[in-house]
Amino acid sequence: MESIFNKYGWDVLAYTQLHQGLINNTFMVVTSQGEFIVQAVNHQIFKDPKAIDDNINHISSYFKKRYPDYLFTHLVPTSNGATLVEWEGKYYRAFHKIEGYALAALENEQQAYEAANQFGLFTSQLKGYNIGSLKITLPDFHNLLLRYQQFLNAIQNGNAARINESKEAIAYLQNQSKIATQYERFIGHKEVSLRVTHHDTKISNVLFKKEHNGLEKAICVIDLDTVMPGYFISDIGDMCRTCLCAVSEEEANLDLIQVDAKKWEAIQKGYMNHMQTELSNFEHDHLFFGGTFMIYMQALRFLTDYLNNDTYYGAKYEGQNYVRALNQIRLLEVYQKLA
Ligand code: GN1
Ligand code: MG
Repeated sequence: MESIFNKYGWDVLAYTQLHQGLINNTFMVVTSQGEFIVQAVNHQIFKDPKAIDDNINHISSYFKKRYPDYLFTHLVPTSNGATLVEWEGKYYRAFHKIEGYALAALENEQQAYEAANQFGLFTSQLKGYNIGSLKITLPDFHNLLLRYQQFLNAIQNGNAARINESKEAIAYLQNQSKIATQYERFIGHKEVSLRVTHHDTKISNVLFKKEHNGLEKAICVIDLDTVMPGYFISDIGDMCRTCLCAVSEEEANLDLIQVDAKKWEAIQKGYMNHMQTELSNFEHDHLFFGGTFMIYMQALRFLTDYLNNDTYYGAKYEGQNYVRALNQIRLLEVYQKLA
């Protein structure tokens, strides 16, 4: 890591690895010039780190010009002015550390409101941004038809013992395949638009801060690797997936997976502060569908990865992706009862 830090000309006092996110490796670096976040981009998954770097830099310039007060994770350049560093076949970038904290799960509906308000603000402020200039950092990332196909392939060609163990989960997800058909109809509708979409609006991708008066405010969104043209159901949907339940996707005790209708109201209210005038009536009628779509897709992705021997998400313990898949399946069941 020292070789990377040197490129920034920092005088490093200490650094620690943060256990955030499932894909990239993240470090907090304390220097005499300030605190920074350094990330190694997982380029097994993000095959074109330069595309991410370009997107973040362009969006960064857009915000600096149009909304200079907007709190954004601007990239920090090295002494040579580069915002992406290639070192021994790996790619790194740095951000200024923003004072705030992330949550793995929510305690109250005010937090859900705050998070949704920030994600709505992000998309609505970028409505003047030319989406055609955004690079595709992960092709077909939220293409549910493809995710379903990958799941079908895993059932055919995956780990036989795991397929056998997952019979019930597989049957449940196959039974719900109408969600993929609904998705196909949704994206084909003439009143549905592509917008600048974050595509990873899980609750841990919002930073919170306690104000002097004790109120907890969401202050900004982070993790812009998957900002691409997309559909709003991805963003509202991942908020539903991660904000409505008091436990995270890692929870193994399925009895703890309940959804809170008040948090769902709060998400809509927060998101609609900025998106009310942006969405068509047809899109508006699909807010709830966003959650169905994202929870289903995440259940498919976790189970697919389990059947494929954890090659995408990895696993810290045997069966972790199976636990996550069962968690998301239970979440989908209880979420659908909210309708
Ligand atoms: C991954 O790495 P992280 O935590 O930002 C994944 C998301 C999933 C999420 C589930 C590029 O996000 O799509 O929703 O895990 N990102 C990628 O926790 O696959
Ligand atoms: Mg992410």
